[in-house]
Amino acid sequence: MSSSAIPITSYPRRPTRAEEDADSVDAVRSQIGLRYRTRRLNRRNILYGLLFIASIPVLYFFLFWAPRRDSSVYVITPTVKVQDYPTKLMPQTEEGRLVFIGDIHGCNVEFAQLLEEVQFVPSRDRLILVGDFISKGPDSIAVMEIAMKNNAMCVRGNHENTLLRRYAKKHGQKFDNDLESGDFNPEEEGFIHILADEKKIIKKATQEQLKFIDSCPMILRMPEKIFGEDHGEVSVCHAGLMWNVPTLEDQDSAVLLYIRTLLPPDNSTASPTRDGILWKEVWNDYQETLSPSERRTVIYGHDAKTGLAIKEFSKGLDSRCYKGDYLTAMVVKRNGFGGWEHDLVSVKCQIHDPKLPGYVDGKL
Ligand SMILES: [Mn+2]
Repeated sequence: MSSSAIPITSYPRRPTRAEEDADSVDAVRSQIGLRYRTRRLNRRNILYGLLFIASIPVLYFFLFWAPRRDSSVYVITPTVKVQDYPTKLMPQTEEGRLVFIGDIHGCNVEFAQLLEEVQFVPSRDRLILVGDFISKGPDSIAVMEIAMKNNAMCVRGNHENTLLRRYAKKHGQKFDNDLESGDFNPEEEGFIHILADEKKIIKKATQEQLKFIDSCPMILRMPEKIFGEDHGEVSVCHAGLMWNVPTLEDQDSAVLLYIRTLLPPDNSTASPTRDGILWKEVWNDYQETLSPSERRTVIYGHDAKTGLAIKEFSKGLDSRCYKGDYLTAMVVKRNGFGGWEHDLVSVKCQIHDPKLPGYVDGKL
């Protein structure tokens, strides 16, 4: 009974609000299907729009920021073995002077003091750094700032070369002066620079400072015989020259940057250690055997252990500033009689080597 009563009492149920909505949506969908699809497309367009907006910073990165970052990488140029010092930059009167300074090693305060001591005037005098002006000491960046402000020229020291090699490696660039070609390879033989800080200097150096380091040739050849006719042509290089290699172009890069002593018994090869006779001893003896026109005089640095070493045909300017001795300038000027005169000017240094008692300052 009750089952038959259901159809009688069950009137068509009023659709729920949700069913009504669904119906109307269906109705709309069927009636204006095209419009509905258009709306869906619009939504997708909005999504694309949002994606586009989101991609702007990404596009900006690849188009502008990344390339700009890339162009901030200095590109190292080929190493210059021998550069002729320009004749027009030689002092023309007794006023102008050539000021050679060796192995500053980041000792910026002493460097500034020394320039003051010699009363250096950039418009009148010429500053020539004999390599290793960076590394080890308190502020190599400041040293470069002073050097560049005074239009310094330079020759490359082992620390400048190490910096350039590290920089090239870091940025995937070629480096043509890695010293692997010669028989004498001191960088492999235990001349490890525990206190060197080329890595930190690379991080701090500006493009102009990197360019300055990169501009240093291995040898600077002076256009005039500034130590007199009988002393021959004058070359500036960081460590020294091999007496038995007649042309500057044939001098080995590793020798130019690292030489200190020669291997017995014939002293014809550079020693990878400090054993053997000092290269300058053999060099000076050999120059005596040559005619004055064949002779050569070298201005160099690098050998702090020997210290200031002024000989007839070799002028060693490394006077151990980093270790607290002196920073020395060789000042060369015309004497008014067609010749030249030379002065040594030094300033006292503080002890910058943390291994030594009396060490004064922190690192860069
Ligand atoms: Mn050196």
